[in-house]
Amino acid sequence: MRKLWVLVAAGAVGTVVALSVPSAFAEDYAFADEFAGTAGTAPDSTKWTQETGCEWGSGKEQQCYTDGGHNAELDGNGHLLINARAEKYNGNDFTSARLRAKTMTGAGTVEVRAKFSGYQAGAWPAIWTTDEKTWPVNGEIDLMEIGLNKTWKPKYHTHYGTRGDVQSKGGIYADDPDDAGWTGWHTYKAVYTNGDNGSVKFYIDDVFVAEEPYQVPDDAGAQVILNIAVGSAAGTPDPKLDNTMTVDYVHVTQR
Ligand SMILES: [Ca+2]
Repeated sequence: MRKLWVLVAAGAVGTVVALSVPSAFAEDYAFADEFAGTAGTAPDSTKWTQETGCEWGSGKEQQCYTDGGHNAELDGNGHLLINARAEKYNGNDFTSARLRAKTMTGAGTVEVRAKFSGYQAGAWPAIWTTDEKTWPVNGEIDLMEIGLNKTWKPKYHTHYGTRGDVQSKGGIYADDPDDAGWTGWHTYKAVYTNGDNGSVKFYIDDVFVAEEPYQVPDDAGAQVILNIAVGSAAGTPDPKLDNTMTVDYVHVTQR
């Protein structure tokens, strides 16, 4: 409230001020996290479920997901850190974290600002949305996944359809000569509609990339997921794997 009062006062005296504020106030978001908090603490448990366990991707993935800040913590500077690392845990050789938003949202906009520590064989960071209980009927939007097929090129996808007939559309974000290693900050955004004519418009750093079909029920819901998987489609992991996804914010708006 104090900030608002200052803005009003500045306006009253006719002062032109350059405002450094988010593009919308927090209450406009259907779901959001700025990842403010004390260094070393776990992500906000009122917003995120930290999914755990060692059997993911039909057992082909090689990580155990942990909770409680073991592999996902705040850095104290407004960021979430998800770290996948080589570490013996319940019979597996790697640990990591997988955060699923507790809020189910409908069609709208999802924007995530994030960066990555760089390529390591077997690391598969992803920023995506889905409704896991109904997959793929209610769809999946991959705003960014990197490390697939042993390449460090970020990709975007939509998936929908049925388990017997999964539709997959998407592509690879254009090479960035200024950030060949894809280790810098980028915003990944999906603007989407549901329904028979539904589609997803993908943007990186607010630059339009592509529009892909997204044919899901009108009332299909989705939850944001942030994770780093290890192995499987990302290939044989580096035995010294230590890979980090840093997230500045997650902003979700609903139509
Ligand atoms: Ca932040």
